[in-house]
Amino acid sequence: MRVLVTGGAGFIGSHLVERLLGEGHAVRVLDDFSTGRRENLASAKPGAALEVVTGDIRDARAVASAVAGVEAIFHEAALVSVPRSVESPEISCDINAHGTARVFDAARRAGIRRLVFASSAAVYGETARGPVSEREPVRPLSPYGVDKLYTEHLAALYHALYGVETVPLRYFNVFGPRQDPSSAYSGVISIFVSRLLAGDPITIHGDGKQTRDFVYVADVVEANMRAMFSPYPGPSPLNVARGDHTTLNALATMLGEILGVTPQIIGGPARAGDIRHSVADITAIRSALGYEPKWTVASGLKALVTSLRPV
Ligand code: UD2
Repeated sequence: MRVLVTGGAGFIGSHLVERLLGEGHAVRVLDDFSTGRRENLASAKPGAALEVVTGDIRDARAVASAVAGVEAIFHEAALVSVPRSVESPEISCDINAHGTARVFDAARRAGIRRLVFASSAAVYGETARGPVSEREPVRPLSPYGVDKLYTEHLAALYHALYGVETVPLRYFNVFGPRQDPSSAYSGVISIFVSRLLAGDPITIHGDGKQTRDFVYVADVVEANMRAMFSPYPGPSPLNVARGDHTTLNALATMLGEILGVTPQIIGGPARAGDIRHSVADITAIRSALGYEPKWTVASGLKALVTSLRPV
């Protein structure tokens, strides 16, 4: 198949590109390289099967030409940060809502069959302590969550009105190699691992008892492949997670054990827009796509650490 991966030079996108190329698909990447990096595609040299196009999803022309000639789209490009969206809601809206709308519309115009895209657990907002299913009410606490929710509604509309097979995947907290640790907005695991490897202290915001459902990137790629290549599951969002929770304190302890260090922990203020508890019910994706997470948090952390510090 000829597929487009927006954000294909980013953390999750680049793993998806690798898998697609490995399975013989022809891939075009659209990335503005604001956070995506060419090195992320180093193992996949541009050639007959891989084309890399520099462009912004907010630019309708760039999107239209990236979509030309492909059969299907994985849309991963985003401003990926809850706190960034709290600081700059208009930028999140431009990229995550309007940019995604541009991608959807280019897909409609080009007659794309299926479009699988990244939504987020951030749409739920605060939930009860137990696993959250897709049927729970959604009350996002951040602009990022609102923007992702908008794209889910738009996806359902594009399916109903125009017949595009849209599949929203609600990613929980994805981690793995190539997640960029360099900013205060980076995913917590990438920050903790890079700081602990450098012998630096880590900051835990709040009391560290908040929970997250950390899922290894290879499982997220698997969910995407199933969402694209299975019979159409419909436009309802599907949770992508392990279905298990880890507190931030437990995460710090686990990482210390894997790295053989005692983490120095600095207590920081709880973050605005932060969710207290987040754990997924993955019954829907199990039954719709036969998805089963293969990586535990510990095995994923070990793989991540090995990729950064070969033994
Ligand atoms: C949200 C989404 C996730 C994804 C991500 C994109 C939820 C539940 N998850 O992740 O699906 O879309 O956004 O960015 O909405 N923390 C520290 N110290 C640090 C950094 C973070 O304690 O140095 C805490 C942070 O306060 C939070 C947790 O770690 O409680 C996870 O933070 P994160 O930024 O990795 O991801 P999160 O949950 O905002």
